[in-house]
Amino acid sequence: MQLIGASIPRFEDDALLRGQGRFVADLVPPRLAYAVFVRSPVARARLLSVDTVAAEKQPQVLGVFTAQSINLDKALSVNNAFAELHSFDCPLLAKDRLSAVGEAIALVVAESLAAAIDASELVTFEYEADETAYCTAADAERGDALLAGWSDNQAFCQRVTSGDPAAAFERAAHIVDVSIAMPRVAPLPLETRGTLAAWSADTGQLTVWTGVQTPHRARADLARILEIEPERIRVINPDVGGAFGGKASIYPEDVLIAAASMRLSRPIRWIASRNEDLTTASHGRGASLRAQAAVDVQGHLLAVRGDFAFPLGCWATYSAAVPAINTLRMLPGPYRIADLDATAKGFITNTAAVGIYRGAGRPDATLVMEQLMDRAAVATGLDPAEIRRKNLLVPEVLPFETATGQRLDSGDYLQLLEVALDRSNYAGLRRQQTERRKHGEIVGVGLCLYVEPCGKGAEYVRMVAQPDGQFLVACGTSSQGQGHRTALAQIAAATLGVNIGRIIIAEGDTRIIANGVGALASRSIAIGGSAVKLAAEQMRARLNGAIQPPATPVEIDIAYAAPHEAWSSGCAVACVAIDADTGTLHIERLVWVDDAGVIVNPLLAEGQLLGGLAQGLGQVLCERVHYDESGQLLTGSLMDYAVLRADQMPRVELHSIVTQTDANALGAKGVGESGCIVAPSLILSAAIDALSPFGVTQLSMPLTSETLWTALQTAARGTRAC
Ligand code: SMO
Repeated sequence: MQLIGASIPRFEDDALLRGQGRFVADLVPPRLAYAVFVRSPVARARLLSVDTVAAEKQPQVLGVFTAQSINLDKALSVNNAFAELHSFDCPLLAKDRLSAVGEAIALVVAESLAAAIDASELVTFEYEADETAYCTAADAERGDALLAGWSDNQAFCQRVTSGDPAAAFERAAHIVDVSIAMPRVAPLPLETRGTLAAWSADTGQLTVWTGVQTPHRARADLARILEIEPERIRVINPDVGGAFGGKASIYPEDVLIAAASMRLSRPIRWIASRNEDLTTASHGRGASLRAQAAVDVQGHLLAVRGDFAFPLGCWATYSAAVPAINTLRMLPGPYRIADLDATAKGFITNTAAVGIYRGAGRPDATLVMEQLMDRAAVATGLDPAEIRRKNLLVPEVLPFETATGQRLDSGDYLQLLEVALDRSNYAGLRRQQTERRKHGEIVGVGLCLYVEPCGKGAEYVRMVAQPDGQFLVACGTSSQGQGHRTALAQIAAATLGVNIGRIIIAEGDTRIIANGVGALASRSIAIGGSAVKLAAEQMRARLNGAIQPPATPVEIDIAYAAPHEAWSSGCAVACVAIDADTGTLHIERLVWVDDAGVIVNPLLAEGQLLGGLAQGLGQVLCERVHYDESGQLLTGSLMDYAVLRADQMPRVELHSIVTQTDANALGAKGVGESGCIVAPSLILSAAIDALSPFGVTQLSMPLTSETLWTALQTAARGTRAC
């Protein structure tokens, strides 16, 4: 059987479906103690005092920790690629200031969860309002305020320029602009955050079980902050129920649980409630994006200007600046844009941290370019498909260096467009739209092209051929439900030329391999898979063919660094209908052509595409993390936070093309984030197109029935007034 390209069902699923998965909350070591955090009820205040005496006296309470008593001075690390991002003054537990609702003030550890909860309610603290700290959460939600710029709260600023955009705007036949407020959304993994730390005083070893996407970086950070050698720390991912960027790096809670375990010499476990997760796990998106394009009379985009503001929350996650950086670097998308001037700023705000979330800036850049394309189509009178065709890079020029200095490694954007138009019968959809409009129906067709930078840097693999015929493959990658044990085994078995049953994949454990990066930015198969392939090739050469088991174990250690970054790409067409009475949007067709290079397992790739699409549709249709004027979170439960529901998920018509890439050893490109990238602009385009006969030219996300109904009513009133 051809293993690369085979839709093998996930090896992981048998145990998970039988309820035999082992998540952090399933781990109950002897003498386990339970942790609960006392959290700030306000967004901006001076913290005057914390009183833990009553809580400490409670039966079963083992310890109550405050910033003073835990006494850890070092902050979590922030990606050092962004020198401009000055380190936030953000203690692990609040010291003298409260900067967001949900910020941890104290940690209570007890013999039972009930005792910890009871005692946590006896921790009291005094605070007074402090209007000078940062800005109000309401302001943080308002992009115009961010773009107007509070330099006080600005954490970083990056500008990218290329060519002579001013001259291009001078000679433009049309100037079109867009203003987009990205709803702030929650990554919302099924499994909330959770950490179990067990310190052994006997051995001087700390073991931490948590769902972090980057176990080795977590170990380094824990070692630095706790001031013990990394060799004495082992970080393990047990089964993990989703992460989506929300578990990309460790949180204050993870360090505090580990520190408390060391102080009390007890294994301690903390599991976030759903409310705690919505309040204190990092959010995604939330940027305010403004851009203009200079367009010539034929519909060529001559130049783009952009001004982007990213709220960061009250502390910086490791990748806090990545959404801004990604938005800038991939701004031109698949289009030929030579002249460009774009600035991205990050602002400290009195909310939960805003980190990377599936897509991390890619949806932002795609929305900007695609919405500019739609506006330019209207301005020039061209069909949205035709103006894109005019501006796409032709395949012959790839690899291509963009105006933002990125190397588009491979792709055939024109073919993506033509296949999407053909499979959706785009011309027919347009004809039907004209007909249906005559009958009073509100119908729109949307189009979206995207590129997805994914897969760069290094990953590590240690492969051992055993005399019993098995191959143990320890990978520096980590899994949160993606099915790596299946896909990586396919790569190993295919390369070794052996039965897949002889492959044992292990990952997410700092003890099994010295180095690792982890699951980020759709990199696991492109980079981790390439590392497995390379290890298997070397093993096969060492063994002179791998069929016959060796007499003694043979080890191969691989550090694989991809020569280039892979850029996947795609194009989708959607047809939507909006109910005039209720404003409800229904997706009638969604045709999507994706190019992810070599596909190891089509079943898993399809799962990634559809899962990402569901999250992208959530952002555009219903999801929004909402704070009130005072910084109170109004969407702290699933009663209020409107995650996409099954009946909102359309039937999706998936197609693919494959272009070869030299970006990595496998020729794979990412698929994990594509759905989040394509969905928002695709559906926004279709909705604006549907409402265009009413004079609607822009809509704010999420496109709830209320938003669309209000847009219709406003348009109707405008018509009557005329
Ligand atoms: S948003 Mo992903 O975890 O790089």
